[in-house]
Amino acid sequence: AASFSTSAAFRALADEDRIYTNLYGREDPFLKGALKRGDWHRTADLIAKGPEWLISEVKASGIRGRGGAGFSTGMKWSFMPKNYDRPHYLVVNGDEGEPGTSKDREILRSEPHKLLEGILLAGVAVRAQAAYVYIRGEYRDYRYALEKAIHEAYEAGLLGKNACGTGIEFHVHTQPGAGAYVCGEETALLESLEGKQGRPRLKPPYPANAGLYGCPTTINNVETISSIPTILRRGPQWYSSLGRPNNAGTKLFSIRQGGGHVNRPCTVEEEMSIPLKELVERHAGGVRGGWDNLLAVIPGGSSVPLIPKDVCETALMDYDSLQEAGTYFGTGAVIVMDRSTDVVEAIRRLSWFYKHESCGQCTPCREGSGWLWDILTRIQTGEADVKEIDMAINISKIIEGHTICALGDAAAWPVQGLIRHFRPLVEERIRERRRMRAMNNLPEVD
Ligand code: L3W
Ligand code: SF4
Repeated sequence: AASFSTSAAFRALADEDRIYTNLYGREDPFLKGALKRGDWHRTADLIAKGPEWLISEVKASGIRGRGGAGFSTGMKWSFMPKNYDRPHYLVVNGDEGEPGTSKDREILRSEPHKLLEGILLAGVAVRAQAAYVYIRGEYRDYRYALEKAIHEAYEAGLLGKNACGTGIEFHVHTQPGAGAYVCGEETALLESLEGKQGRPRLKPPYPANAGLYGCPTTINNVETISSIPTILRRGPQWYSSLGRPNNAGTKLFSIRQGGGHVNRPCTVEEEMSIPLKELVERHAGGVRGGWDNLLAVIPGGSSVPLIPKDVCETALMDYDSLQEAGTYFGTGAVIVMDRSTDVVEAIRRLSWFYKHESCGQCTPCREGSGWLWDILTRIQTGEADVKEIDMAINISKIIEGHTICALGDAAAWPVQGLIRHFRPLVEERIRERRRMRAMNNLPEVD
């Protein structure tokens, strides 16, 4: 695979390498259109090759979980027990609550049969008898689209008692969420599916050993599962030839707000490792006011540290490059902030989100996320002292890595990114707002 170090070396994803040919819903999303696009083509032949073959092909493709953590999908499947002493389940995570992220919904509404075929193949690979698709509550219309596709698949004998004529009985159910961001965390999602309050469980045990109703469960993101049929049909070598080693394949990138600071917000499929600048300029019409008007980008949904313009110049959109840049690939959702952005206010609002969504069971997350929000608010109202910047860093370090789920890290990282890259601006903001407060005769605060 190519190693791209500059935009010039990067070629755009060729149409014949696109998995999601109906991403924009220009064609019929349902069965007639899906069959024309090649979905459900000889699925029975793939199933006949058996779970071990399915798992080894997916492992060889190099696909990593598209929900945010980037864990090897084939490896995850291989953790499932090989015997049948308890029911096995497949759970598909369509909770898509990560701010800036809007990719799974495009699949649900425009390519629902890719997801369903992927579910059947993944279900056979992990020896599951049923799958649950958990979809965020606000995605009602997208859930209806999937439910219509499920109905069609049952009618056509693709799912159900004799799925695709293989003699395998396989069922698919949907479950709407009810608005909690933390239910996108896999074990909170399981709790919610079981009808309980959505609170993350301690891991281990991992869901592969004790998941839904205590039974072996594989949980994958909508995009991960929907990519599986094409990978199996075209072969792992095709998939791994796209992107870079360890960062294989194609990816749906959402290039959206931060206030709409690109000219054409969109969700697009591109090759992994596309330079960030190329992605924004080629597909989103560039930064509002031109590239030089860029302030910073949060490259992986809101839960990762931002990177300033100079880092954006060379960053590639993949796991390794963004980690080298001091951030994470996350969901591949790019939040572009131009120079009109009050970056302190932007991160303050994000910190409110994490404080609000914390489930409250770990002290560092419950208390720390509130303190971070409090400090950022004090900065904006002229009540903070410059020494509170170090206090915020210390609090973020106490949260990071010390909580049950990744929501704690997600509360800590955006604040760390702000201070790492914009410390002089934050210091100046504190001084300026204190002066304003004094001018308005508001009381001094210690
Ligand atoms: C068995 C082991 N299984 C790991 C499994 C584990 C899970 C997967 C990844 O966080 C990230 C987070 C957010 N035996 C295993 C094992 N597994 N070791 O592998 O696990 P993990 O713990 O690395 O991550 P996670 O808890 O799944 C998810 C980031 O995503 N994020 C947010 C995403 C939001 C959305 C959305 O709205 N759609 O996806 C954005 O960056 O920060 O790092 O399945 O069980 N030894
Ligand atoms: Fe709940 Fe936060 Fe702990 Fe996650 S880190 S389990 S959201 S308190």
